[in-house]
Amino acid sequence: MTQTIKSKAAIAWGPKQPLSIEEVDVMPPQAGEVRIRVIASGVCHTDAFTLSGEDPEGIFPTILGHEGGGIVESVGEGVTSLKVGDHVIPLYTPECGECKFCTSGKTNLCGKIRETQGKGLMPDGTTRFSLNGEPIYHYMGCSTFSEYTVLPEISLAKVNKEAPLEEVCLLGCGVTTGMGAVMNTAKVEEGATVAIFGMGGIGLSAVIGATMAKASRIIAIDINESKFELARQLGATDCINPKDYDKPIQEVIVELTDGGVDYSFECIGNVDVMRSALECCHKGWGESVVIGVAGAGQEISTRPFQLVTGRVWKGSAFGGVKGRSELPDIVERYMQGEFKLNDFITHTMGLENINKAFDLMHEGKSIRTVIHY
Ligand code: NAD
Ligand code: AHE
Ligand code: ZN
Ligand code: ZN
Repeated sequence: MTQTIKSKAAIAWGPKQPLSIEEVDVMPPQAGEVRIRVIASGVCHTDAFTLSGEDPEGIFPTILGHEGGGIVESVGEGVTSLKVGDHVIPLYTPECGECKFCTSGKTNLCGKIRETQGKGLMPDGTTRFSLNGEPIYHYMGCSTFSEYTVLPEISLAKVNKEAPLEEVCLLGCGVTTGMGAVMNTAKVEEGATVAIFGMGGIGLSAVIGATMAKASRIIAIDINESKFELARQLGATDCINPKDYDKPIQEVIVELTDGGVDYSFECIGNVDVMRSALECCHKGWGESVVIGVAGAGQEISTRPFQLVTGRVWKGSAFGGVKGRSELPDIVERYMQGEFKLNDFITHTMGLENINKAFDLMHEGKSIRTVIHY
């Protein structure tokens, strides 16, 4: 019989408060659930977004973190696809394989547990975390800023044990999202022109995707020029700082590309930039993919004429990737050297220093900080 265990975890008590390290109780996995020991977790901008208080689904107190890698510690009743010792990547986009979404063949979104997940709860409507008997909420169904966490079986991808969890944790969000948005959502083809706004973990991964797709031109846009060196190394052909121009950046890109790019990607979460990303696309066929997450109440706008004249506005969650069936293969491709992950890991640290990871992100000094447990 598995028992409740103690786990060091970073608790977000409320919006804008520093995370505090506490020893929480983690209940055993219930039916259909799995408890894992987290080995490493990246810090994604979405963690900071929710901590900022801007996330309509933000709920406190919670344990943030959704870009992890871990090892199965125990399994609940009825779990058949995972066993103790398996290496896993938590999925904020689960894959039940049975729901309307999973069987549609049209999306990687899964509807099975989305409602409870958005409320910080396990599928049975309760939490597995508590502190002094008070519940602590789950986050994006993952809560990887804890030594131990519990997830539904459908929210775990089993991956090759040889893969370093300290690196492939980045495939739990950022790298899969950026590469996948290019490959699966936009389906960028050889020779296409691409503009990518925001050179954080997501945008740089989109650069990797565009390079793999053999795009002829990859325009990287950021207001922090320190990001450009890695962007170029990964295949960006042009690096542009909008602050260097006295006209809207979409006009600059349209002029540079004989009428606009074939594909653009917004990897920031800024609704004004989302408009620029759409409007820098070529008339008749240009497609813009929104990846960035914007705060409560914010809306996108453009002249409908932009769409009437053939531009397409799309969005992408987790790069359109179905986690359980497709992520293990992405890990294999990483193992075969198709792309690198360690370029992205600018910092590593223990959980006790996690607030530093958020500071580095806000100061524009990190691509990814990976927390080791
Ligand atoms: P990040 O903070 O590491 O990178 C953001 C980059 O944008 C930085 O380099 C910053 O300098 C740049 N930037 C900020 N304002 C800018 C502006 N006005 N013009 C140009 N560049 C600007 O963030 P990240 O972890 O790469 O995440 C990027 C966004 O993607 C966030 O909104 C995050 O929440 C979202 N996200 C979405 C998904 C998804 O599945 N849709 C997955 C992961 C992250
Ligand atoms: N909770 C927010 C939306 C946050 C959001 O868009 N999340 C992305 C993943 S960000 C990963 O770093 C996503 O996949 N969304 C799909 C989903 O089902 O949540 C809000 O606005 O309410
Ligand atoms: Zn993320
Ligand atoms: Zn499903």
